[in-house]
Amino acid sequence: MNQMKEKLDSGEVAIGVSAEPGSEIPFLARSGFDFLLFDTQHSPVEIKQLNGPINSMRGRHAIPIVRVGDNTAEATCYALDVGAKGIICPMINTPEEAEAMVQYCKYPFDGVRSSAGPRGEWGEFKSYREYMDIVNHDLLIIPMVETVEGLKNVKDIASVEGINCVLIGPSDLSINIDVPLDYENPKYHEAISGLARTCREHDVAPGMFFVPPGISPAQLIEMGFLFFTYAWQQWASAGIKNGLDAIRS
Ligand code: 3PY
Ligand code: MG
Repeated sequence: MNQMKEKLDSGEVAIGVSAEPGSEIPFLARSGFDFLLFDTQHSPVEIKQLNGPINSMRGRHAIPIVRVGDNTAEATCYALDVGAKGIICPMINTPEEAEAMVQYCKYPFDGVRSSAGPRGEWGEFKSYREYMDIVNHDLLIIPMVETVEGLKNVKDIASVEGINCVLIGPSDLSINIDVPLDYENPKYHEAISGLARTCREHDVAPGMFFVPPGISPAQLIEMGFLFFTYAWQQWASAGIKNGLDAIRS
């Protein structure tokens, strides 16, 4: 079962957080967030370090999603072996690259994923075939569109069988369309809202890796985005302050 996929399929918004080994993973996974995003592209974390952290999420609400460093069978296979229920791959620019990504993510005969045995959180199964079919169906396969070429091809990427989400890399996209980190630029708004519209027209969930400064979560939702990560630390600080103030007052 993949509760985040069910949410996205019914058009509800899923909100997650970035997490890394050493952060409060079991706490965050039962705090109401829909997913925890583990990055292995722009962080000093190797996929094999995610085994313990992802195991500690078992039985909790949030699902683990892993960003691999590149579009290879090896990286994808191990991220799935440790229990990822969603795979993010950076810099997917063409439908052919998206097709390769789907192949790496899915067991035969929908793809070429190698078997490491079922993991409990996908449920109980009558047969190995049933397990593979459910994982193939329920996995979130999330190519990142963050270049001009990717933007141009977004309709074809979203049309690839098996792709159920498309994720914008907010900073790379801004750089590549020549408005670097200028998230309030009308050109940027046009690019991201156009992508969201195209994805929704193709029943694919559009997402933002993070909520860019100067754009509110409400604006993203208004544009049609269905998932993004949000920084939780300021909420935690406010909660701790409230608790301490109540004791000290
Ligand atoms: C981007 O902003 O380009 C990302 O990929 C987020 O890390
Ligand atoms: Mg990027």
